[in-house]
Amino acid sequence: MYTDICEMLGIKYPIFQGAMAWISDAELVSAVSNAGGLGVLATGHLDGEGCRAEIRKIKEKTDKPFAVNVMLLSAFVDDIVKVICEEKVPVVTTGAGSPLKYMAQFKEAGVKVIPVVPSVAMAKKFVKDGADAVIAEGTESGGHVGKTTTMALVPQVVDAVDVPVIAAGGIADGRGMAAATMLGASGFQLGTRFLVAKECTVHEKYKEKILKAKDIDTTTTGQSTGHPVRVLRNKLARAFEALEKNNASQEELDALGRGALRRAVKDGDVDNGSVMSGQIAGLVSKEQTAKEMIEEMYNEYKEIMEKASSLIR
Ligand code: TUI
Repeated sequence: MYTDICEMLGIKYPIFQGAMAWISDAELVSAVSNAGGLGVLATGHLDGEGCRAEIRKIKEKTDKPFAVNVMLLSAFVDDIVKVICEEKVPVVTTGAGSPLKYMAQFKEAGVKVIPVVPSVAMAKKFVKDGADAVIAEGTESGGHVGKTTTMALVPQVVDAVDVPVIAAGGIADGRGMAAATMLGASGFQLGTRFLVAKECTVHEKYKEKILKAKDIDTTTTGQSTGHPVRVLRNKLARAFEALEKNNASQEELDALGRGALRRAVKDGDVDNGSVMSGQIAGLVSKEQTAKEMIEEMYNEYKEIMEKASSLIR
């Protein structure tokens, strides 16, 4: 499982823990990094100083590489980028937009930049702008998603760019990782599986909903706003669907969405809150430590990859 991205970042396994706003804090990030993967701090819910405090906590808990995700729609993005550079964070992932505005600042501070991309065009553009690698994220992912599936997106991005490609969306075990390897990926990013890690501080009710979810239980809300978000179907998702069917205004949709992720993550209100999840939730069936997850997935991967060559006679 040792690939070019392991070499570039100094990590043991090419397994990234996807950033999840309100959820992936110092506790989860350090657990994943200590287990040999790349923990990724979410900052979508933080201001600059909140971000600095989490980074300092991570540094106390691990001496391994970790990343900070910059959610480019955040109101505090300028402050967050400044803090990341000051704290000499080794790796940044970006989401929900173009990192171009901050590229020079990151390069100057020696920060590796790995944007999430939902399309080939975006991958080519961000690599031209200086990205060190890209995360090709399929529509199977939880949260804010594009339209193309991981299966179709990853090989097309691999062919279009000359930097390592990390596959995201629909991966939660060694089989998914082996499949992504066959598509040309150098690494894998997982969010949904790490939601039920023992070190994940998300509300127990949120974990229960993920553990109980079946293959067809997610939907995307906010299609009409241009920011579709994949969530587990619940009362809030149905209210969104009803509003969208009636061509509700952006303001009405925003009002319904405001505070909804926090409500699910912190208060455990999984009926009226936004329970973001990938389509692979149906495969996620047990709570384990991040280390147990990573080692189990590595062993599954090793067995599959060793068997694969015997299919050719
Ligand atoms: O960012 C994500 N997933 C997220 S962010 C998030 S927080 C949120 N909460 C409520 C509503 C909306 C967001 C929850 N999940 N994934 C990475 C990702 N980035 N997916 C798609 C993209 C993307 C989209 C457009 C990347 C670049 C891009 O470029 C647009 C442009 O014009 O540059």
